[in-house]
Amino acid sequence: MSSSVASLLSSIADVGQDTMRGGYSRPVYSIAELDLRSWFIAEAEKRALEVEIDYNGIIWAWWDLPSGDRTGALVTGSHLDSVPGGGAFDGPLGIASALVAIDFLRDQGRQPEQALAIAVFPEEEGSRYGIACLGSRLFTGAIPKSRALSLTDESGTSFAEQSSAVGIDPSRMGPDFERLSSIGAFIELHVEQGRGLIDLEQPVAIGSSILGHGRWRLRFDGQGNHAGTTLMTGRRDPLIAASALISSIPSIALDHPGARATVGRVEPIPGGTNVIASQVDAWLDVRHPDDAVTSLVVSRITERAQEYALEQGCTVSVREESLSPTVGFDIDLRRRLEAELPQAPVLETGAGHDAGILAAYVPSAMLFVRNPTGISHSPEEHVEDSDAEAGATKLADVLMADIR
Ligand code: HGY
Ligand code: MN
Ligand code: MN
Repeated sequence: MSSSVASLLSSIADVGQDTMRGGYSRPVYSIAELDLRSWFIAEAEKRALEVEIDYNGIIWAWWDLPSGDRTGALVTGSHLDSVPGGGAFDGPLGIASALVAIDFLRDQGRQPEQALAIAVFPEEEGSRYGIACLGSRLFTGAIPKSRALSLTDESGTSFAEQSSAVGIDPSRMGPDFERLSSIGAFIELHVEQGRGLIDLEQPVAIGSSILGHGRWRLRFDGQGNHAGTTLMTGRRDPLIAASALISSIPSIALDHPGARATVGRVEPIPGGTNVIASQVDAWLDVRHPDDAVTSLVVSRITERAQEYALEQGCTVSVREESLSPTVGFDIDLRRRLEAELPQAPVLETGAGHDAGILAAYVPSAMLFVRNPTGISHSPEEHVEDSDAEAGATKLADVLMADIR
């Protein structure tokens, strides 16, 4: 069976298109993401891979040894869920490339020395339940099961309820140390979410580290009221405090070179055109190579939020929703990848990935594929067909190399 990454991705190009935002909206366990999960299972079964869905909802597609021994397995994979209005490649590129890499190896009549698996992790983006890499965090025990299960989406549906609605028993969820300990190495191929490869004129890079990153919810409380009957003096409008804070973020971040601080999501309550909001939630994403600087930037932003809230007669609370330290990938594994792919530059990434969670438990690495726009989490994210094929062949080479 021979396919191409481009043809596999075009077979899912209609799934989860977001006509309002552009791009794709494929929240975990939505109809769109469930369609993608079924697509993956069908493609894996076409390749006679042994498919299982574990009790955390992670899909595993195995190319087993004749002996059936899975000790020291080499696992590749990524995610199928997306951010709202996301691109076509963030997640699915890694999954499609893994399927094609297996096609390449079989076309060449090659048999891996150890079991190979493709893993699909749920809720990598954290777009529905608020915590990035929820599936891999559950799998490794990086998040307490009770916290994960109680997370709710905008409709108030908990992760536990939604998981059982798709046939995953929440009572069985939690760390899977037996499976984790059987993994020899994890390698995630992902679209580059930046310009590194464009400027270095290479199709594929090796990952060195993931920037520490976290998410905080800022909740501003004020006095809701009628837009027409309430004079401007004496208002306690939380949207004014929130917007002042948001406008101040760039200068706070710029005071700390290398810091990135973003508010991409603001939700006023009740959200009426002729209504002064009573409450405003704003979600803050802060990242920096040095975790101490990340927390310094967050405390500066918190202080400023309190000042603006006070000015407006409002209050503000800040709640940490997730925090991941800066992760350096396994240096021995990375060296072996560098030996296998001597042309490939080594790049850090500012984007979080399941590989960043697994890295604390198993030797992990990443491959990045050139994105000629350098833009991600946007419909403008792109990968040329030839670079996508280059990524899959290099993944195939890496999967066959003696890299454990
Ligand atoms: O937010 C991130 O960095 C990743 O895309 N989940
Ligand atoms: Mn991703
Ligand atoms: Mn992403």
